[in-house]
Amino acid sequence: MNESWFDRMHRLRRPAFVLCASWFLLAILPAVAHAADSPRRPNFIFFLTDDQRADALSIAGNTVLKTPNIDQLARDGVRFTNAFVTTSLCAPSRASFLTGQWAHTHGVRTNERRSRLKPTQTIFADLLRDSGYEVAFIGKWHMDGAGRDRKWDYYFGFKGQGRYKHPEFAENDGPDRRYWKRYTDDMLGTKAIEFIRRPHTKPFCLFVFFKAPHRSWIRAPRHEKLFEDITVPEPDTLHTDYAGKPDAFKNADMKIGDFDDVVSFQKFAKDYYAVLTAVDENVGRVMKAVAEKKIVDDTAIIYSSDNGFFVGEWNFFDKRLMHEPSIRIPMILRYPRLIKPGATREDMVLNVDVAPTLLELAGSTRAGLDAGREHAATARGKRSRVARRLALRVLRVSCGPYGSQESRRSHGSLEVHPLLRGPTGIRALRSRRRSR
Ligand SMILES: [Ca+2]
Repeated sequence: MNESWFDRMHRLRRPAFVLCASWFLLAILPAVAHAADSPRRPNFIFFLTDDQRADALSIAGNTVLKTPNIDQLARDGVRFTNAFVTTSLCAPSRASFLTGQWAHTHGVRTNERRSRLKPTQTIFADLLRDSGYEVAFIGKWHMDGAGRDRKWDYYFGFKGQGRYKHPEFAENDGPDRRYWKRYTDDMLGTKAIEFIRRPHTKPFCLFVFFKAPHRSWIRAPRHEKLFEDITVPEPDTLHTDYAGKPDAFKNADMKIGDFDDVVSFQKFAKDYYAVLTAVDENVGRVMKAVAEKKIVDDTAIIYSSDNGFFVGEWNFFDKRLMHEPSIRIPMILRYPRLIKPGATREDMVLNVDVAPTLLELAGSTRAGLDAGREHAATARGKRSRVARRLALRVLRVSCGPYGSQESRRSHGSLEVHPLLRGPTGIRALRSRRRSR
């Protein structure tokens, strides 16, 4: 009798390991094929962009941007069409990806320096390393310390936002060094390729965290004229009078024209898409190296972004506010040993689900990642309840536009996200709170 992959994982698990079925993994189970016979644990390549909205992919319907290489990942794997961040801001979301924890648990609530991930806090790379993985970080950490206070087998990264051109990187324990006439995301792609081409005696987990498409957008020289002759379609709400919207929303300091690098919708949208084009090209370069190394089947690829982005909706740029363009992210998982190609899933998945899911694929312990109770509940079959609970967490922790003080003052007028409306949404939250 054929044994399913899920049954096999349960039969093989060791008592010392806590193997909780993650919400994320349950979501892909319908697309999961029977496991290959090889007991080898997968390599991981985790591509993360900075501020890429969910539809900034041609496979997601974007009519301007062409992303053939990222699209190919989706065609070879599964694309989640309802993926969200729990806090739509760079540093808190990155910490959630790395720790599998909510922002109010890991403590990184803002992008300020004091809001850092402590070196003693466990990230999933630590657990993979402890279980025999080689771990490498390449790119943008964004939080204080630039990730250099963690244990890596290879490190190539930069402080803070870095810069698109003439970037400054540190490699392993070396000093910061300026790379003149180089483009940041091309450098990250090159270093990722160099790492992949090395001899590896252990499975590896490679983080490739791109700088793009964070503002201020500086294009690669080869993309200077990209989109020159087109007109980007305007969102319906670009010319809004904010009628009926709360003050915190109306007065958020993130309107087109508020800053020198966001002078017009057409210019900033084209720049935003142009820097993402360089990301797509570098994903293609890295995947070519994976193919040349003949590890395509042995390597799980995850592609996501630390938050979404307003591109003209409500005349906004930026993220922070809990609205669709801001909290919805791209999420792709490609692992041909387990996932049938070309699937899309509508189940809600979150940034906090990535860490436990990758650990589960590796058969590693997830001790220390304490967002696990949601996943345990899902394992018992409470799928819809879990989805709602996760969404409510989003509401609780996502409140901090540039005008954050004003947002707090007008908290009572904050809008309710459509996911939370109706009898199973916000009323359920109030009811549960009263019952405590
Ligand atoms: Ca970001």
